[in-house]
Amino acid sequence: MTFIIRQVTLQEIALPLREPFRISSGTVQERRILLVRLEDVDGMVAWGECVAGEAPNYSPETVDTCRHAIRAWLAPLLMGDPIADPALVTPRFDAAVRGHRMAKAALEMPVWALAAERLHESLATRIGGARARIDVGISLGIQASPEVLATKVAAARAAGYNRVKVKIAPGADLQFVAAARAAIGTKIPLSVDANAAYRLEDADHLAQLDSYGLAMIEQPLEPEDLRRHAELQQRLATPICLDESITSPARAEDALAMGSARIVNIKPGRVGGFSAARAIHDVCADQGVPVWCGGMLESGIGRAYNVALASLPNFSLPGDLSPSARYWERDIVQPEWTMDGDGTVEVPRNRPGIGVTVDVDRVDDLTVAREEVQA
Ligand code: OSB
Ligand code: MG
Repeated sequence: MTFIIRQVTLQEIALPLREPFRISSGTVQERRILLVRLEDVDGMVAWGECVAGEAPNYSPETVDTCRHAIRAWLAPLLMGDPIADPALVTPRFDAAVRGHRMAKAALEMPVWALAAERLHESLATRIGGARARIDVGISLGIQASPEVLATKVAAARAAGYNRVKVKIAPGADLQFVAAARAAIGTKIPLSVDANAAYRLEDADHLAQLDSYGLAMIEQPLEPEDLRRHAELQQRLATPICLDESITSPARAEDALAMGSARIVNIKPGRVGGFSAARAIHDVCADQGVPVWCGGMLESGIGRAYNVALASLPNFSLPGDLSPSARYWERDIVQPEWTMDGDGTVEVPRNRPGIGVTVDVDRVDDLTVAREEVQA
């Protein structure tokens, strides 16, 4: 099933979060989201979403670097030439462009959606998904005080979430985790995410977290630093989960070989798309390392890709796949993403493509910049 992409359109929207999201490396209030619209020569359309943020504080890529990479180098590689298989897009990109994985993912993932749509299949089915429902975890930003955090954790527990993750940073860790631990009870796993805010010299300090029985500590040290993560893991009982560090299948192999992590967070939008995400999934499955799907405060479009990916077999831990209403007053897809009382999200396996309809009028209303890329 070969198809040809005729048009790539970039549409940047501004979407205000219901409440600011604070992590160790910065705060987001209004998401700038770069959306991608692909149209093939038969007039079939697929929407994708770039996960890059406004500032380079999670990864070196940003909305603006992605726009440039897509416009100048990547979209021209996608347009015009027949695509026999979406799995061939990543090799085509990687042969010509190093890095820029978020930009690559923003194009590669909707190619899978387009292929699924053409076959009248769901995206999840197309990429080999196995599960019908995914356990949902919530990621709570750094709060003003441990008391405020405790209130949020209690609300998350009442809402039915299957895991609560709390952002930490030096100065906002032990007391916050103690408050979260007291509020969550014993049934739901609790984890923390440092977004690289610590150094190996903090190992004794971080070891104090061991007494809270955390499911994992996510990305304690610098993204590049696999060896120090391995040293830190030796000194912690709490499993380390890597997020920012895992940029490719080879990096995942290295991290596991070195003992830098016991759990891996896979965000398809971070690693270059579904081809790389599936390869990382397979590397981890071979090593018996569980994975889960992280989030980047995506709109309902990006969430569709994450939900599809999380239906692969080794995604055995709850993903950061909160429902639309946790982030937005109103999402840009119909139906919005929801969570059932048992804390799961349904994989839309009976609907073709991404499984939700993009509210194009609303996208147009929210648009701050739009350009058609020249082939
Ligand atoms: O580290 O997982 C992260 C959001 C932005 C950037 C980095 C991260 C996050 C989250 C949010 O934790 C997860 C979500 O989308 O709900
Ligand atoms: Mg993280």
